[in-house]
Amino acid sequence: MANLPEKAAVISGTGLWTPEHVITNAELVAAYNAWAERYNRRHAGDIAAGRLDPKPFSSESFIEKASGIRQRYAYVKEGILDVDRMRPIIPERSDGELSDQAEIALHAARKALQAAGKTGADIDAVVVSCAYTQRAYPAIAIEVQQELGIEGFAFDMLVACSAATFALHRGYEMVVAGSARTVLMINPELTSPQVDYCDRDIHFIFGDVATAAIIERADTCTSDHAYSIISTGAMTSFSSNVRSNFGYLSRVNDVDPFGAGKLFFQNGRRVFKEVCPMAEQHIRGHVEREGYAVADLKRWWLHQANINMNNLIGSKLLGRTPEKLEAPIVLDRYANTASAGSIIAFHLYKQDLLPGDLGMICSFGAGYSIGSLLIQKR
Ligand code: CO8
Repeated sequence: MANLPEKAAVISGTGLWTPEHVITNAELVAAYNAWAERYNRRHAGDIAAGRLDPKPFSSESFIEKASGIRQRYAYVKEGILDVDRMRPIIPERSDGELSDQAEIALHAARKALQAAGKTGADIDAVVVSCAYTQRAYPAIAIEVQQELGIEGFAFDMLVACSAATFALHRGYEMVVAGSARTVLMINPELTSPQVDYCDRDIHFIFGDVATAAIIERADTCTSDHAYSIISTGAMTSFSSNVRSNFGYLSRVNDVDPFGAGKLFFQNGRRVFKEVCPMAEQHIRGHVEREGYAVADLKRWWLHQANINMNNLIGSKLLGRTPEKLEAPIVLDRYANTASAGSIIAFHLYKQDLLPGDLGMICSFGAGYSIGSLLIQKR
């Protein structure tokens, strides 16, 4: 990909909104196991006759060892641990009320604006980018734009795990092309509504969060913690190994929109095996294309899907296991937050870098999609 003028655009502020409700592995496993036990009891006859498979039990030790996740945050906890429901209770809001995603997007957006020393009056483009939006239109981004009194334009985009990095790319390109001077990019990752809490292989993976970032021209930046964007990198390769089939065609397909296969599902093993080498190659290619060596980078803000994945990619890149601060992990607290993971890591672990230090934000996952930004502390 051709480079745009070097260091013309910066990330000048980030924001993180963390829901107040925590669900620990112990709580989640207890609820799932109680649900599975009841299912097996109720279907004992069919299970004994071989017509149904029993539901297997989940375990805290498996979850932590296989994924690195210890807990996750939930926008709404009520309902998730209730064996009669196994999904959050999020009442529908009227058209006159703020949508759920705009609400959490605003929490993160206001923090990013403050960090960058900007107000709504400074912003001329808003991009809301995440794994799902709660409606097709009007865009959540336009709702956020209105709430913040922003002039200009706003739009939503969906790129699953790479929604945040791909949106940062768009912000960078807009700033460099001159179609916007300052861009607000937000990732309201409300994952819990699409998690099947009755699936032992899936129930522990995701958490809710919202992240935001400001991308602006270098010459308008007043932030003490700004990062020049040196270049961006992106690749996609179609795979059904991570998939969500929930969609607006269900009505005419004459299928249950909430039926089998309509929630998040994946072949986690295959994703792990296929995505790790792709991510390693992509990252190495991006860094070397810019004339740097992997060892020149001080920090790796990687996608947060699985700790073993990050350790493997980190070791392949560096020839050793990355130090804790070199490739920070936030999975233990936040779980997989779809596109927001690398932005949470960036938000929490960037303050100590010195001017000139290089780092990379990189996402990888569903699509498959990989997005990266090579950045440098100003
Ligand atoms: N408790 C106990 N045992 C379990 C559990 C559990 N909860 N879950 C699975 N097991 C069992 C399995 O059934 C299997 O048993 P057996 O050996 O008898 O078959 C055994 O444990 C080992 O299972 P796996 O081989 O599947 O275990 P892994 O070590 O591979 O770990 C992971 C499973 C954690 C899923 C791992 O494969 C992984 O993380 N892979 C990468 C996944 C990934 O990156 N996915 C991309 C995610 S997509 C994304 O980030 C954004 C998408 C959009 C957001 C969607 C929001 C809803």
